[in-house]
Amino acid sequence: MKRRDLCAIAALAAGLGFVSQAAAQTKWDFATAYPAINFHSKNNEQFVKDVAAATGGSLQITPHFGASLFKMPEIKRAVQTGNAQMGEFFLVSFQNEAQMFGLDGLPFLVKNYSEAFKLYQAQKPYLEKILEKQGQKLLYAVAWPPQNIYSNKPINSVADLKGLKWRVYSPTTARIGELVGAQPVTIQEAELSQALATGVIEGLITSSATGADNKLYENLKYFYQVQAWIPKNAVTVNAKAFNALGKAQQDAVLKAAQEAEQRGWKASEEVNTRSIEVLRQGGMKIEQPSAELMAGLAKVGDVVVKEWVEKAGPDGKAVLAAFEASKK
Ligand code: PCA
Repeated sequence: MKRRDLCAIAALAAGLGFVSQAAAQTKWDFATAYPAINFHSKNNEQFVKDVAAATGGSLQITPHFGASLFKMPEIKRAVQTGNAQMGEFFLVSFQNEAQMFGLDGLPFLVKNYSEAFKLYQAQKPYLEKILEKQGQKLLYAVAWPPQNIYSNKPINSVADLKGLKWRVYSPTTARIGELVGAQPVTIQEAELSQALATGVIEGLITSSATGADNKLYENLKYFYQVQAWIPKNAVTVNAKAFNALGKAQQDAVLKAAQEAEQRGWKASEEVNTRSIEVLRQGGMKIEQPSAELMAGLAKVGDVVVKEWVEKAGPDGKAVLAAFEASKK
């Protein structure tokens, strides 16, 4: 279209009174994979509201929950290509792309949220660099509650996991399944309830929150608080979309992101306590793992951490050293 024509259209639109609004408003889609009731989703919803308020409505972000726009494994790529301007994804699921994404899914590296946050601080510069190369910017990352074992039968040692149809969500959970002789099956969170109801899986490792969100007590009876790791969701924005914003809008997004990160980590801890209660009330047996089970898992954990260090190269060693130093 010629410039003259564009001017004519603009003048016409201005005459109709909607050009200023149309020109001033940017609309983004925010693809997420977890149900609207999930605490990450609520946190994202608050972020969207904060951005709208801080930009006087000039940046409107629409969140799409429950993998309704893209499935979780597709979300990172969707942000990279700009098919969604923003997205939330589960970092450890992408470990095959970059070992660094799998760091927070390694067994028994962290004991609690405080250590998990330190691990994140060590990991963050690497994440930012990798994501930047993939055309996106890390806005915030929020921890899931600690990962615990759910099963349809008592698990007193790793030998009891043998043959179990074991739901996995990352290369590490698949490898653990393999090492204990379980039958690993990759299932997305959005398909969990169905997989349980149809007997496709009999056990898994995930958070109290995901157990409560998906009413896992309807199909599974046992919950062992092994606290194996504290993995994170990352929220990213397409770099071009972000760069196209005005400075004030960018600042608003960054400020809301920082607040979302803080709020999210706090919510994660609170939700953990509440969700365990939901599981208990749903009839699940909430158990401390036996010493034998923990010893068996520790051995398996050592193997997968060692394998990770080999694959992750110098960056892997450096990030672990930085984490160790930050604990002192
Ligand atoms: N819930 C998600 C990711 C980690 C978690 O606690 C899941 O099970 O897929």
